[in-house]
Amino acid sequence: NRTVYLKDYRPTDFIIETVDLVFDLGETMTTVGSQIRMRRRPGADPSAPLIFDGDGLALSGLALDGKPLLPERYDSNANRLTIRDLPEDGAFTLTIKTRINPTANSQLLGLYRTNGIYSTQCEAEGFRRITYFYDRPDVLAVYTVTIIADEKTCPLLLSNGNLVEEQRLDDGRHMARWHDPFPKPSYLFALVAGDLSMIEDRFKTMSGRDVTLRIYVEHGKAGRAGYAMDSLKRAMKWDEERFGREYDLDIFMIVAVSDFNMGAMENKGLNIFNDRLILADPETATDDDYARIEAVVAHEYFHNWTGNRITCRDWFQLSLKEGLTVYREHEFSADERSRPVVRVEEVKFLRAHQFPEDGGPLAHPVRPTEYVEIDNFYTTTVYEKGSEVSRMIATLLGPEGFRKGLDLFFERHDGGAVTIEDYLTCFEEATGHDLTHFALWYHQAGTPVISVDSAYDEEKAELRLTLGQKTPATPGQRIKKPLHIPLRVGLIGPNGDDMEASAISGGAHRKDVLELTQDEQTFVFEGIGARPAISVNRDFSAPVRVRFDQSREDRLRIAGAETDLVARWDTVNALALEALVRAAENVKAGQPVTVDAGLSAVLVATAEDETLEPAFRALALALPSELDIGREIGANVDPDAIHTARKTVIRAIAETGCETFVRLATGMDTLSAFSPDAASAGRRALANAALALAAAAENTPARASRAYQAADNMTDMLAAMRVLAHQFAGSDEAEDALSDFRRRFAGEPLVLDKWFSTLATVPGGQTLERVASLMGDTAFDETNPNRVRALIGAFASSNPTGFNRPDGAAYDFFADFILTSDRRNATLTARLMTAMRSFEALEPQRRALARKAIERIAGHDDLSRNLRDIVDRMLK
Ligand code: DPP
Ligand code: ZN
Repeated sequence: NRTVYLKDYRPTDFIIETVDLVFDLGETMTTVGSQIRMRRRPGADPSAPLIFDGDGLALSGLALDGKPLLPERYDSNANRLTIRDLPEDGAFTLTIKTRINPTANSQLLGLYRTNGIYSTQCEAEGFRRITYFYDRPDVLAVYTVTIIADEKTCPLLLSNGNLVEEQRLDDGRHMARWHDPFPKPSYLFALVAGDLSMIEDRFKTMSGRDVTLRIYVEHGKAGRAGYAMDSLKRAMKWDEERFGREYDLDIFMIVAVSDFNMGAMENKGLNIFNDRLILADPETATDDDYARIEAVVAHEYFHNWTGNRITCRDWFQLSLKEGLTVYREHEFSADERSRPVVRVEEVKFLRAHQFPEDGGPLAHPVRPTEYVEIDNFYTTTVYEKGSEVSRMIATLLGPEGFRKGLDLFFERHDGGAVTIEDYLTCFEEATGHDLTHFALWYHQAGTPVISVDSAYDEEKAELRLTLGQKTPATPGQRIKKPLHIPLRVGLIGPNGDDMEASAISGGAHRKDVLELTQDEQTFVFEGIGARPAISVNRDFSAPVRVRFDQSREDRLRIAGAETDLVARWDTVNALALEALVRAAENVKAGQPVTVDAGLSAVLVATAEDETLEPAFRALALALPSELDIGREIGANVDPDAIHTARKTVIRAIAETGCETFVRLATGMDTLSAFSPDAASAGRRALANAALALAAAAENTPARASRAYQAADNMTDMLAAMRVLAHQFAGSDEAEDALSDFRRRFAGEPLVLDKWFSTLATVPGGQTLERVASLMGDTAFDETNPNRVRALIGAFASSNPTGFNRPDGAAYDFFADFILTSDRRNATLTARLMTAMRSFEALEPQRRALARKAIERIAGHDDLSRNLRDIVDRMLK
């Protein structure tokens, strides 16, 4: 197995100037001609051969400056092309011909054809499955692409850049030629051909240029592309206003395809999307779907500057584009929607996905130093923790400082392939801040734990806050250093107002942001006239865990009065989480579960508080999930005890607040016509959170059943169906709703994914049999990544009691699926496998069974490199 190391980076011996590609598309035989103008890099060894990457290729022609190359001058195999004795002056044109089979390409990497559509996915290393090339991000070239195909089945021929020529050929074929004037790396190459329908719009950029916007979707789906188009226009405008970034081509295209490994891909001028992140209408998409579509359309568009105009020197720098682009996406969502609600959702996501990654066998730094398979590094650490790191830079430098640094980055590195160091240097030079210590966030893995201790001296009117930090060991990084952590802290006075210190000493700080740089530091706040309740990590200013043994009285003050809504939610959530963990311990010990009245009171009061927006109240009411509770417990986890405990606690809270929840649950009847805006979505979220609780209190499926029948949009319909399926599994009402849903959306694969997921996440051991039989449903298709994620992925990652059946049968089922799926689609399978990464946290019996299943997978010697890398690291 090859390991790639950051320290081995060196530039190529040759520079590619232009690439001319000719695709003659055939379903099982496509020929690719590649004409590459190259020259030797100044200073490179004149005797060095040219070594191109390939992956499963067959070479069918090779010429140098127009003359066929003699066999003694080159070697080729499926994965490499080596050419020796290159012209002395170092300048030459290479012509390479390969033949590929797009229909047989089940990996969905490179050029593939499904549902009659040819499309490509080249990031990270898919281009080498099309032709031999320097398939690495630091080789930027200008591409011209000619596509030839049957006109009837492929009326549409798309590639990056601008359309420069179209022509009808003999025997029913036609050609289109595209030219992209912006030099780009091969991972941003894209081609689409087929028969699709389209919606079109226009955007006038800030300098007055007209841009044509097109979104291509399957026939019959054009009516569902409007929200994506609207999101795109808002994103283009926002990037001009917020960051001064303007679009640079005359046309911007998005194509939605139904078979896609990732969410979406930012190919220059021709984004390719998983159709679930484009298609939406009220009958088929939930509010969450709308929010995801808006965010991802914006994300891929923002890549045009952070990723495409400025790209990565090598794949170790992946977070340079992904972390920064996620941060830009998050800021966009915050501006378009409710900032605190969006922030709370980010925190929930980080804790649910990135913290466990960072605390488990797959932990790695935001900028790794080695990898076996780069596809396995498109992780929440590179993306979301990477985003948090950029957010912390903005917190430390302030919004103006951040903007200045980013402006310098755009100006200095436009057209370049650069590193994280280049990025940080721009902020240092633009603002005079020293980020040497801060940079450790990129290199050190693990989630820091912050300990907080406070002492208040009434006589001196002084508060002493002692902050400690400790990062647990991670694979390959035993010893950790203290990080530079910006912690936003609020002092809340007895009347609920913020208290201002007359002076703060003990370390650097920027307004209310304390800069923690050592293992332990004591900050002293002067002029504090009364003992405050201390709110730590307001706005989640740093991606850390906080351990603070605070009085209950202080926590209730924060839960009821904190003006920073992120910290307020966090405190409400922490109170609930604590109660749930305690309840799980009680269940495990065979003791009764009690719920203290204080918690129920806080939740009911929050639900009723009309000064808070509905979306926020809904977040507070969505009590921590079974997975959240398991993660908090962390070791010796018993999913069945957690399930019982959670059910009991929810029931008790629901009964206490029954009247409130019933009132809020029925409030939605008065809503007028559906609108996907954030405020309307928030009202639906509150009503549906209340519905789940009201149903728990009443302990009958009647209310949810009525809600299901009355629903006139997918958000409400799915919410009601989930209450029925999960809280009243096996009831006639649940089965009726589930079969109605299956029937009603028989022709809508994306909607049926919601049905598969709902069924896959029904708690309890019997779900395994249901999942196994659903694999035989005519709507299930194991070659489609969305279907696989909806059924198998949801079962393995979001059904703790079902997947962790005490007899280990679900682990075996999963292992069998993984082994079959790996041969078909390695990227997807390796990602699916990470569902088991926290198996060491289970109680001993399940842990042993889980390990056995993973070991059985690892025992096969023909695993893909992707899966091998994941299971080996999990078992280390
Ligand atoms: N398409 C993926 C993303 O945008 C990888 N670049 O994050
Ligand atoms: Zn991205």
